[in-house]
Amino acid sequence: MNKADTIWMNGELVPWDEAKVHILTHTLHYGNGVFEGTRAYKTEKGLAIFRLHDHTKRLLNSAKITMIKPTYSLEELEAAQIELLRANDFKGNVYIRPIIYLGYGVMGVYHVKAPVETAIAAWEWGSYLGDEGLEKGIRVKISSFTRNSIKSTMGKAKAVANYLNSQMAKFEAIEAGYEEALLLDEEGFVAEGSGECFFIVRDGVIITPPHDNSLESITQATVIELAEKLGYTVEFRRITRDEVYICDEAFFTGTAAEVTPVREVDARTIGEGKRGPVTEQLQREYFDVVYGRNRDFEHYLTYI
Ligand code: PPE
Repeated sequence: MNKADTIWMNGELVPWDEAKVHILTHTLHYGNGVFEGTRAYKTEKGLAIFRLHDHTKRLLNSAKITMIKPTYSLEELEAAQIELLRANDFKGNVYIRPIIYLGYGVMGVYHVKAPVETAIAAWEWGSYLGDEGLEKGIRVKISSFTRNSIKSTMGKAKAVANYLNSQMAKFEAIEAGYEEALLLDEEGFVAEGSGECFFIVRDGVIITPPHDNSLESITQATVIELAEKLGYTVEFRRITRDEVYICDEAFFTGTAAEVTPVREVDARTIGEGKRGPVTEQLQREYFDVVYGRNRDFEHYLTYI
């Protein structure tokens, strides 16, 4: 991976190679930690973090859900991310990974006495599903893994433990020769990708599943806002796998994945088998927003 100079750990900027944890770090054993993924883009006016406030708010909400008591406030965490980007000399677009986790000192499942640690790393990260994927679309497999049950894990939290399921689904998809997994919920309706939300387009209408079984995605919300501004009808409703097979266009959204077209699902060609026109328009609009080229969305950018 692309190393940076420093990582923010509990208020200190630590050299990248020295940002380490003890082997008995509680989160490493029992999986209670929460994190974010936020991107900063090189705009004409310099590096700008996209929706810093919303991501940081979600980080604290995740901590609230999983009973971790944060030791930094929203304002302090936002300032720390800005400080980190200022301290490192990034040449390209950056991915920011704040994590609040339980450190060393207590073992056993009961976690409340474990020390709460906070770290923020940032590095230059390119397209998540490939540059070719962004342009031509990717091949997707519906996973044999069900999206984490809302009766046991807590999917509104961007919690470390939730990603074991994503990891297994992603591995299975790649192993089968696909690029990404699409997970269904326990009732068989589309939930989300291993690290993205999902949309289809049918007869010009944009459809995405409600948030029952997915993260409250910030990219999804941005794309919906853009689509509605462009005059599209956006429906929040359940989608079945057979409806995916016959849709005109499909795409994934996520901070890392941005807006990635889907050209095939389970060997069924989607639309023309390439990035569709609605997807292309939304992708272009999304990049205009994150790169600061759309004045109406400047309030989502924090310039460094
Ligand atoms: N669902 C899941 C399960 C998920 O992990 C993400 C983000 C989303 C939906 C989209 O959320 P948002 O980024 O707010 O639009 N996945 C992150 C993890 C990527 C990784 O591999 O790490 C991300 O996109 O940063």
